Amino acid sequence: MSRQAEIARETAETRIRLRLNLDGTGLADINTGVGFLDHMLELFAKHGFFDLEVEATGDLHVDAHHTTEDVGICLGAALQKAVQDKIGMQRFGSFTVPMYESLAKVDLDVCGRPYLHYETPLTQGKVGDFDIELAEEFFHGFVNHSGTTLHINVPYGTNQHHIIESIFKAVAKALDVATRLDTRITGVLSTKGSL
Ligand SMILES: [Mn+2]
Repeated sequence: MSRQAEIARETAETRIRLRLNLDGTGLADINTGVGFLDHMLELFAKHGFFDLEVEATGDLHVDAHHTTEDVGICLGAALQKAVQDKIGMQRFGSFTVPMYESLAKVDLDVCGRPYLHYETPLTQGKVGDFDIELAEEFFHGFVNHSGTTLHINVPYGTNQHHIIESIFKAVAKALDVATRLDTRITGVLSTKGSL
């Protein structure tokens, strides 16, 4: 069983092709046109042991909003497709990642119910060309299209680059745990019998 998915999505604002392999080794080939987003997706692949390819062409003459949100949508859609029927899957994952002065705590459930709790000290500003509020937009797109309940909490941190990077690493690590298969699980891990 190969747990991978390819998504092609085209709108008037963006054109995206994304491939995700949940059982990868951390290989990334990312080109979104947004440098900081590429950096986040590369480390997401590396720390989650996912293979990830993203080719995005977006309306960057406006800003990075549509491209960032739509890449989040495509990553979510790819996850939903790649987990298939979720048989044997651990489903929950939690990870805390420190990055120098910043700490990101992530708790997630790949359960089919989209929900995002996003609580960070981030306010407004930019990292490179990336408006920091776009990180939240990315994860909104991701949860809505993957059916993930995702709680992101950053209790403290001051450097914006560190805060966002620690979030992406923690999501990757938690998702790696959640998508692992456990041979003790028969069927899906739910008393309802489906996820
Ligand atoms: Mn960095």
